[in-house]
Amino acid sequence: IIMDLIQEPGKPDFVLLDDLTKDAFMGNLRDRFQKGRIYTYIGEVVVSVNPYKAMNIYTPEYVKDYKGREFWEMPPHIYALADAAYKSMKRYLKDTCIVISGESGAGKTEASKIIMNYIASITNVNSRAEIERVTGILLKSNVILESFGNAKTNRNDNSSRFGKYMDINFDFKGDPIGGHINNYLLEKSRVVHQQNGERNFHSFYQLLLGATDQTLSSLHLKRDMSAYNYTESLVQIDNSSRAIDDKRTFREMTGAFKAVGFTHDEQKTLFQLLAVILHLGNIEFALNGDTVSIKNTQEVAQIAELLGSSKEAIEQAMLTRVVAARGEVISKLHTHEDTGFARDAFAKAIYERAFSWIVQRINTIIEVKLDITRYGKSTVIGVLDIYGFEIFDNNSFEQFCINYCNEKLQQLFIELVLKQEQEEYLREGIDWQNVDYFNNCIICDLVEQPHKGIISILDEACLNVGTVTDEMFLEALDKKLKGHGHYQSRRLSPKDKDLAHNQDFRIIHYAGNVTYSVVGFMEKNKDQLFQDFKRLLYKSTNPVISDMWPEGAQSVKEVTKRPLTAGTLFKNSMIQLVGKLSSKEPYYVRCIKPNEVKSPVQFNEDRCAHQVAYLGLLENVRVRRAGFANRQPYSRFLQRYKMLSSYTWPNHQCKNDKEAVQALIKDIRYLFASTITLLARIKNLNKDMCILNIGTKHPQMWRGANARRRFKRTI
Ligand code: AD9
Ligand code: MG
Repeated sequence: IIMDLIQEPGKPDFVLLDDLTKDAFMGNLRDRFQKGRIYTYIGEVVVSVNPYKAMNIYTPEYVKDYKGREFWEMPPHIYALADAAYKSMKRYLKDTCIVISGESGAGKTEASKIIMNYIASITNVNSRAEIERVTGILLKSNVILESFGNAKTNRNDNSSRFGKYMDINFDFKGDPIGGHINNYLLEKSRVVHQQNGERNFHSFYQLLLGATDQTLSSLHLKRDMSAYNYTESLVQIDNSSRAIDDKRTFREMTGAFKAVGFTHDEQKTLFQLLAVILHLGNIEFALNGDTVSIKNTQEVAQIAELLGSSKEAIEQAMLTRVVAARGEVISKLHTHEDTGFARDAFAKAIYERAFSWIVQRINTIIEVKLDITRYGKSTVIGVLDIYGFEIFDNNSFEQFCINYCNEKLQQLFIELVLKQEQEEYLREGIDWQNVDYFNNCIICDLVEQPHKGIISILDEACLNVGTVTDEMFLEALDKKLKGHGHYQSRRLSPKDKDLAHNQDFRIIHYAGNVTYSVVGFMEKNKDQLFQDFKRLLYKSTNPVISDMWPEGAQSVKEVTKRPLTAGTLFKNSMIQLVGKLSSKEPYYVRCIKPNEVKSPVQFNEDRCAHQVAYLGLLENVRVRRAGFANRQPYSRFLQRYKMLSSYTWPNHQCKNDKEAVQALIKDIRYLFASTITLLARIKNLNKDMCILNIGTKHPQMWRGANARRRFKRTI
């Protein structure tokens, strides 16, 4: 191990750089990447560069090497971070969370899987059946969620099109006893439309390529992607891509369904729904005079059969809608334009609901079943893997939500790592040179502020049924946000050639400028599905489908309340997520994408420098370098070290924990080399915390990483 540490190329921790300049930081990152070291620390933050090749560093031997070890004992690895989160959870019964961030394709999902695998392998050493069951389900559920929630985009062959936060519950012994998954806004527009070079969700191709002839014929499907409008934009995917092998992953998906505990009927129904969506995409409408009819009646019959409904009911729901007007229930014919919209909305809704249902189903299977009171307090490790920041040629509502989500996570990082840390020193009255950073709070406000934020303005536009167009929404944005430093519109800067046309606005995001097209914003925000479809699905003879659509039980007259818009629901779920994360002890993985061409050897200097800058990594190092080694509540410190001194063992006689810590520290000075004095900042204003600092006669010399290491090693 010592040889490993000595032979580490560059500095394993950026805190150890001799001169902290941008060039030195980039040089270290590049050197290490080129020598196959994809992980580097900033204190306890792991910076990870996507290797774009299989690495031989996740074997059981590696697991063994990192288990129970401290960060500084071994070369940098994401296992060390997973282990630290696990140790903290087990040792102090603290809920912890691991937040993985970085742009699309930077390696977040892979990192989350590596972490989950590590946790699964270090627990369950006693081979208890229940523990084995839980870890098995947690790992296998990933396979299902990736099939249904990931797709090839122009940035990543296996891009997460939904956000996932997974809590793993542990018993007092540190064994996993259950879990819970929260999913966030699936990019469902992909079901009916994909940009050039992109694919629909993996699940469709996996079914078409992987299912047996018999299964396909029972679903009335042909093994031909080009036969379906929703999958025909299939692109040839580079065979070398590890991410996509539809045939193989279909087998894995069905295996995972079984292992997780989905019944045969449930799995069959999910495939039926995929088939329904593919058939729906091929439905065309004819206009004869004023009346609209469906051209392909055979497809309707097949949809009816697969949905457990009747041909007539499907036709009716696709061509008409039932509304309550002045107490009466009347049936209104769709216009030709409405029919296409309704068909696509139907397909998207079926997919989205099926996806959420899968998550709920997994949750009921993995929820904590053991009697918690018998097993003591349950603690949690949360793992967050969400869609990364993305810029496409054409950005719409979905990118707006995804990028807003990334702003929120960056905000959380800033709050906890840069802002609060510095404020703590100032509160303590410690001599502190302020480290400057860009606070993206202003961009979060631009999006989420009540009344003045983009989501509020969008909601207001959506309130006026039928009268407000996307362009009018843009006008409202321009009027309210004119002069905002992070908002630009075509109307406000007509000379800007980058803005393609009149329907764009641009947000200056923390990670780059993104131009959004307002086309479809309002429709996607309203997210309407005619009630007729909900009733149709609820009445399905297939109990699994009916179970997915409980609101279809409402009668026409009952449905009056306007549901919350997609934007507001997303905003609320983000605020809730941030609340959840900030109540836990956070660990961060900051992922970096080394190049745009998925190359394992290219280190694109500009792209990497850009990411380092917007992730605030240099500022992170500055704060860590100047900061103190360790901070913890007095009670926790006592609990761990009180046996070192007779003043505190077995119990202290001091007035309070604070004084006891003071006495303890004074007493155990002998533990340190004679020149080092351990100073505790007892004079702090913050009652719960004590900051420990190691000093000598020349305190500067002992600040930073070396002191930290020495301190930790000694204690
Ligand atoms: V997105 O925001 O969901 O579009 P991610 O999740 O950040 O994105 P992902 O983890 O899917 O990116 O990584 C993209 C690809 O990089 C993977 O499919 C792998 O081919 C590759 N990758 C990433 N990390 C590793 C790794 N540790 N080892 C090997 C990796 N390959
Ligand atoms: Mg991902």
